[in-house]
Amino acid sequence: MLEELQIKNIKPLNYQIIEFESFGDQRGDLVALEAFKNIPFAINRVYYIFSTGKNVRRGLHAHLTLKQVAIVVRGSCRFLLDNGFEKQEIVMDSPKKGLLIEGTVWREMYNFSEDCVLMVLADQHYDESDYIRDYDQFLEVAQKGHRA
Ligand code: T46
Repeated sequence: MLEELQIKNIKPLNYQIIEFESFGDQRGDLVALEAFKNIPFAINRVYYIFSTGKNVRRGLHAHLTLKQVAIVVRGSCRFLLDNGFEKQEIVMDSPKKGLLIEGTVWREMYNFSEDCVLMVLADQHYDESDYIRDYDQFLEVAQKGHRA
């Protein structure tokens, strides 16, 4: 698959799972998130999503430049990531894991458990002009410059 992508000069799907060290003892667990240590950028914004219904689909957009790490601090949900060439489904169900998404990647979040709290760290302040909310426009941007 990778070979095939290289032949066509297509960038692989740009995401990474970061495993956080957990400082657990008899009192419980603690995970610390630090810029340029276990989070690979300066954190300029934190937001969290909760009380999301089971059949709800969120996201449905890509970003032009934003870098984010998504952490399900409670419960579980699924991410669909799509770079315009390949798609990947990722189950997020641990507060000890972060999903780093950067580059122009279409994302959708769904299958939220009732108790799901999805926290996201971002490298930039909120800026609607960084969003691509139209899938055809996303395909145009993502596939431009990556053809053989
Ligand atoms: C992403 C996924 C994982 C703000 O005013 N400030 C903010 O920082 C954010 C993130 C949102 N908003 C407003 C904009 C909308 O009126 O909150 C409302 C809901 O935002 P949106 O529909 O973009 O939420 P999601 O869950 O579809 O997407 C969010 C992030 O926007 C996005 O960057 O990657 O979570």
